[in-house]
Amino acid sequence: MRALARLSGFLILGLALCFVDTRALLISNIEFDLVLPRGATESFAFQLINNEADPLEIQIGLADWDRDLHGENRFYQVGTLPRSAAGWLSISPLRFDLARNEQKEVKFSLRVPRDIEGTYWAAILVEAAPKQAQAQPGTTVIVRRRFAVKVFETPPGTGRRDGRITMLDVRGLNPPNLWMEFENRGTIHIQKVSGRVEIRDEKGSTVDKIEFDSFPTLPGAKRRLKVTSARKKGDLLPPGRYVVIAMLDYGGESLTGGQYILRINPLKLVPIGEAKAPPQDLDKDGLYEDINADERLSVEDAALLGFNIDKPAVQESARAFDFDNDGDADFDDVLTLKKMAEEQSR
Ligand SMILES: [Ca+2]
Ligand SMILES: [Ca+2]
Ligand SMILES: [Ca+2]
Repeated sequence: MRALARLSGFLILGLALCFVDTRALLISNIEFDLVLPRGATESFAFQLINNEADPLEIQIGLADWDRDLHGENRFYQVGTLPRSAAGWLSISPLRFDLARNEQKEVKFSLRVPRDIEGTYWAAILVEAAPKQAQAQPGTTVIVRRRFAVKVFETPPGTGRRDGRITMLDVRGLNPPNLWMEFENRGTIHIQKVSGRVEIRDEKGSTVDKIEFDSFPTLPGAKRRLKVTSARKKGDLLPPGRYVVIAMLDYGGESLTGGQYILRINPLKLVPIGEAKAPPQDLDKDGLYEDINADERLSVEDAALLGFNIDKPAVQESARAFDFDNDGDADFDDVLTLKKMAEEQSR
């Protein structure tokens, strides 16, 4: 009986997923990376297809946009950003209905001024709401969804490509992870910043290569990303001195690099608080969860760590107690250890 219930639950979930998947407003092109000469005017178009069950009301607008430090889009009123291209765009139509399975074209033209250098950009906003058949009595909640079609314009032969790594900071060690920050110091949108991070030992041998996905960066913008080694938890770098080297290719004449000197000291574990023996690593993963050394993990270990979190016995061996792997031993690690103990006792 139980197996049957589980199976039907799975089937319902499967159907629900399919249903969501097939209902969509499709946009033929969500990015225009244009290279029109200065002074040019040209027209472009994209298609909207209503693949949803109900008719939609479509409104087209314009906005400025950029990305925050972590790469998320942010939208602003037209003319907010110094490199806004919104004022050069004219769009038609601005408002229309889209019946089920209907396709319509949105045209826009871009008029490029004669005196610009580098990339200017804007977003064409497509807002979709269910078409209201007639006014309903009482309050009606309309779910309005917004999509952005990004438009970039870079006149050929103009602008500067320049980029720097502005921060490289190793945090946790198990597995190694670090924060890296890249700044686009040029005037051209960099669509793809790619590269890798290497950890080298004192002899210069590479002991770890960390890969990460490439990312775009707008002129003048910074992008921060967390990069984590593929090493398994517990596969520790032995104590010693290392250099962490980051190299990024932003399409310039040379790469930009950054480095961080990493020193891993041997652990000198001593009893914590009233414990009779130094903390123990019960599962040999490099983290010492048995704080009170009674050969088992329990919430008392988290409590004892919490009472002693600022003491030298903990802070001088912080990496042994960095349960959340962010490069320190603090109250978040106490909470992480408490959760580990609770999960294990279930
Ligand atoms: Ca452990
Ligand atoms: Ca214990
Ligand atoms: Ca921590």
